[in-house]
Amino acid sequence: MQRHAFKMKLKPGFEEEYKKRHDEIWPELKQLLAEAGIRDYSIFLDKETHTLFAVHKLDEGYVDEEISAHPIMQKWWEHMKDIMETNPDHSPVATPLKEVFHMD
Ligand code: RM4
Repeated sequence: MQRHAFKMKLKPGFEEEYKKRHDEIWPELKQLLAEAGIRDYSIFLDKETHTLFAVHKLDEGYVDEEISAHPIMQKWWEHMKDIMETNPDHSPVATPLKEVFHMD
């Protein structure tokens, strides 16, 4: 298991909509993420900068490319692209963050 954090960016004015869409996250997407080996996944919003801070744990054997290419993931990114900064393939612009401290 490894812990992994990254940041994404929300478009201004979509704080409530972003929360709503995640409150109503598709069961099939949750299942896909869990089966891919993502655990303990949280996303926090910095309201001042619209930065989304995401942190999760990844099981051994997690393969990022597999989940990125999955049709359910692709459909979710398409669904979210109007409210997030995205790449040309509709995936969110995501910047990995370096862990500099941890305490259990
Ligand atoms: C985010 C973004 C991420 C996804 C989560 C569930 O807004 O689309 O890629 O992992 O939703």
